[in-house]
Amino acid sequence: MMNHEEIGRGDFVLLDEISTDSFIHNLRIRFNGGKFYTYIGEVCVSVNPYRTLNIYGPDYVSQYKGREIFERPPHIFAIGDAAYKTMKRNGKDTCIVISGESGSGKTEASKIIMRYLAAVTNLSGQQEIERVKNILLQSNAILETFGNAKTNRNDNSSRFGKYMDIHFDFKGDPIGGHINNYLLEKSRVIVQQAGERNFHSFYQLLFGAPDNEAAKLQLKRDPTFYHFLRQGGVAKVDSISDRTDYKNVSSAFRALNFDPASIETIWKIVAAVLHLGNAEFKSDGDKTRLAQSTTLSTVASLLCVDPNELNRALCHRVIAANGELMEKGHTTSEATYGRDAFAKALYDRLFSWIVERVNSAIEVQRADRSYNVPGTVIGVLDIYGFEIFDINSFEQFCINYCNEKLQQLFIELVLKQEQEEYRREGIAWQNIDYFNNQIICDLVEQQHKGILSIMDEACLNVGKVTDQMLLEALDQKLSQHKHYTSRKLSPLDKELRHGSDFRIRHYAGDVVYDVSGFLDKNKDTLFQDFKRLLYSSKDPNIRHMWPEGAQDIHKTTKRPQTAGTLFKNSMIALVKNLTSKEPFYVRCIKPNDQKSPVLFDEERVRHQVSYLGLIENVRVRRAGFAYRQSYDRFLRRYKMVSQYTWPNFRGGADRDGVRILIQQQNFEEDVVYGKTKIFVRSPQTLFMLEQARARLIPGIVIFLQKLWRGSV
Ligand code: AD9
Ligand code: MG
Repeated sequence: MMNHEEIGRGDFVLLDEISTDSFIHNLRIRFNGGKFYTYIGEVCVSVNPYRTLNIYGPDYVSQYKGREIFERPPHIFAIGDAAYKTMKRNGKDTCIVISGESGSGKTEASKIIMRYLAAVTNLSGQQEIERVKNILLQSNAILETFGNAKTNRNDNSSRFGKYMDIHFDFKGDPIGGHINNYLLEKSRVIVQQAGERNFHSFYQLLFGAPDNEAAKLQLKRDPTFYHFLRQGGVAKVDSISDRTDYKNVSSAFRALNFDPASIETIWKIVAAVLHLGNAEFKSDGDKTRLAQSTTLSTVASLLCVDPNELNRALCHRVIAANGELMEKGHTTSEATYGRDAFAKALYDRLFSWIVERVNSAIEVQRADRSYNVPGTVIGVLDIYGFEIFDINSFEQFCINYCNEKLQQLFIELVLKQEQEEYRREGIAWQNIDYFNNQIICDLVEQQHKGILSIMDEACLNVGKVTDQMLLEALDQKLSQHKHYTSRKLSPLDKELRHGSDFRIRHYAGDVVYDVSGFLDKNKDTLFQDFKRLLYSSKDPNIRHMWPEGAQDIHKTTKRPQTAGTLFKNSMIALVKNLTSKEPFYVRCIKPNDQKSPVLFDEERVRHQVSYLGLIENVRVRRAGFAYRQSYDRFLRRYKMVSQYTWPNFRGGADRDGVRILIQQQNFEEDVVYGKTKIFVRSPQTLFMLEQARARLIPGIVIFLQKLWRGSV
């Protein structure tokens, strides 16, 4: 039972009055009292404590293991347990969707859940399963090193989206996993806003690599020496020890069986990107050439390519026209552009390759499958949170669109379907209004009319359309849209400062995007010359990363899909996947922008509570029902608790049987009978039914055994 001693209400459904004020009040009392988790039914609201808590150890694990959600004080462990129990009980895949804005605690929550699942499984201590659990946990260190960075919102901000499936065998032990990664913010490799850093990997290498290693990679320990690390003006972060993290990632590499050659390739590419950033070009007559020859030889040796070929790829491009090959020299700005695209592509491919390697280390080992039944899965989704910076570009546009999609999923499953079901089942119901963000999803993704389509259309006219022309097309086509504002049409709007801005009214707030670079990032082209160059590398790993470099130069290639369309398709596939599983939600809230463990910034919290739709969630939940089940399944599960329904109900339809059973147990007050299902209000009722069932089952088993033996 819920412990009423605790501070505030552990479930918002139990509030005396439901309003934003009382919601915030409850959250504040709990935050001040050191309680960071609160439920809305089975949804867990989590406030970032910004300090280390002593509530994730084995003593806590044992309190939550195998319990029902409402039995213990709110904790994220209970959500992990519910997802696990539901998967085991029903033999059905489940997933845990973690959402909230940047810095609200999603990545930490996903790791806590993974550790919990590791702690409650493999009680027999099988070595192989212990190994699998260990590598699943260690994979986080690798992905964070290469995919996370310090931003102005979060010191350890995820710059990629991650969805991880954990596979379980029929006994419920983890036997492997698989990671899907979504769009890495690769522009960070070449440019960072003031106060931000590049990906952690660069600093870990500079500060953590042993001397001989650093010498081999020809690295100076000083980050300000490197153009790609200089722009944010920060190299060290108080909350991060790059040296220790280098050690951790090295041991994670070993745990995941990365061979020494692969680890060498990884750091060589990271170092090559740094050196490449320092390459400058100057014009020499009508030719462009590299200003420093040492950079060229260093990068060439790190990438195991011929320095002349590298030079050629940096300063020229080969074009096939009318069956003939022509070499065309770059201008210095084209060369710099090419260098940056090269650096971004190198790192991005490296990241995908690392994910691929992590996947091959954690995937279910088929040879070990001693059973025929395919296992079940718990999916854990941890994406980049909604973010607003001083300057927001294509990356923020994609990240925020991704958050819109997840909000839509939540609305669809928690708010909309729930209410529709009541209507379908003919249950008296006061409709609850909520803001449906489908309209913003459409603004972005709709065929022909959405921003992504307008952008793709502009990308078709290679070289002719500028970002400015894209903006004009957007302004023209979307000017009537309620969630789009153009500067041209609202010249007095102070927030829209530049001639290159447009604004989207997102579910979580207004974001002004600067259109500069949108087309380029959407097209995402890398000159073929670089692909061929990398395919010619003597390092087999690098060669493997760039298979398209093998393509015949004369062949015209099909236009590749744009970055925006690829991202949209991956989001649609993600939503489809999540919809196929039974979802559990963790809604993360950031208490303040100062990363303070004591500050509860009411305005900031209020805003998040509002856009996350939490009040509507409480309303739907409170008026609603914790549990529903079709009459036949309900009867099958609980028929043993009443002599009228055991062993079979013969007095009419299943619905009548259920009614008799419920009346006899005195639960009539707590249920409503729908057309095809029974709806139960409080989880306690269900809990008592389960208990009654559990008490009776041993007797039934003995009875059945006797029956089989023929002694009754
Ligand atoms: V982003 O969208 O990736 O930018 P997240 O993932 O939502 O963001 P993250 O989990 O990285 O945020 O949390 C930010 C920081 O808050 C962490 O680095 C911790 O310092 C702090 N945090 C978050 N959750 C906890 C927790 N349960 N216990 C202690 C926490 N500290
Ligand atoms: Mg994160």
